[in-house]
Amino acid sequence: MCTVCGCGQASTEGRRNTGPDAPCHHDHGHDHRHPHHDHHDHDHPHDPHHHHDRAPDPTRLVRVERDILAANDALAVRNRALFATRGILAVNLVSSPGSGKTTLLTRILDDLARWVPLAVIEGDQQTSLDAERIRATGVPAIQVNTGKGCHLDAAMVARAVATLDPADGTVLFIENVGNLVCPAAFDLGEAHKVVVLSVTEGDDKPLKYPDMFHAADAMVLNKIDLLPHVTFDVDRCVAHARRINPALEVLPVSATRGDGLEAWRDWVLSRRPAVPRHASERTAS
Ligand SMILES: Nc1nc2c(ncn2[C@@H]2O[C@H](COP(=O)(O)OP(=O)(O)OP(=O)(O)O)[C@@H](O)[C@H]2O)c(=O)[nH]1
Ligand SMILES: [Mg+2]
Repeated sequence: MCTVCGCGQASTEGRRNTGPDAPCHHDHGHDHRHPHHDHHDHDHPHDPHHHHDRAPDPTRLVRVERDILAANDALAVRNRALFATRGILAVNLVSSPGSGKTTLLTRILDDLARWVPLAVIEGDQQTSLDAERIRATGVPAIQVNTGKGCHLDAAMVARAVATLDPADGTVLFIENVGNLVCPAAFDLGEAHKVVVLSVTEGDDKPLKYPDMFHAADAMVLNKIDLLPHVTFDVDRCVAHARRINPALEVLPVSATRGDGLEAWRDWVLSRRPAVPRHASERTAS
């Protein structure tokens, strides 16, 4: 998990000096560049006690991982409480890169906008391309660049929500950084994680990345228009996924051709919480 790739450290440290649109850099406070065994190039002082070839202390790794996740969980609880008081449905889209998360959003936002206020938080390591695609639909979006970090965390979401200031009753989509591993461990305060798997990725993915399929409430199986061209057994994939998570809902979709988009839209609409009375009064006044 993140103590191995270091991304949790990046996101925790990045909180100190980054805004929602700014990158979260690995900031190790070092000043000398050399490659690491973990393939992160970054800076270190000449410290004779700083041995990279020594095996890491596993108890320390567990401690760091526990601390990072505990700090994140505490902020996620706050996000969830805020969403509850304001009747906001937060849906966290997780997948490997390119499975079609942004396309799945852009294809239903128009339709959803007839029913509910919408807002989108876009997470990527670099660029504002996805936020621009969302804004082109007329829906407010904020881009969070994580730099070397490979997931969004609850603090990033809290800052983005403060900037977006969504109306009560908003459906808030959070598109996570494309990565089937770390985002599974980071609670953002969302109501649901939705894992997007495209048929070009292979039907074995639920078995290889079980944490993600376990954490999700629904799996959007995207790019089904490509099924005639790829080796992908839908039934086997669903069986693998349900072996990990028997309650997982499955939505077969082609975001580009349009198959299953109504079901995907309805799944989202059906998850909306009731807007608390005091919240709707605030909206009305
Ligand atoms: N054939 C086909 N292509 C699709 C479908 N959905 C998305 N794509 C294509 O897949 C590519 C990636 O789509 P995106 O929506 O950018 O995927 P993403 O998951 O947001 O990607 P990242 O944000 O980079 O992780 C684009 O070229 C899309 O046009 C689909 O249902 N069928
Ligand atoms: Mg995207």
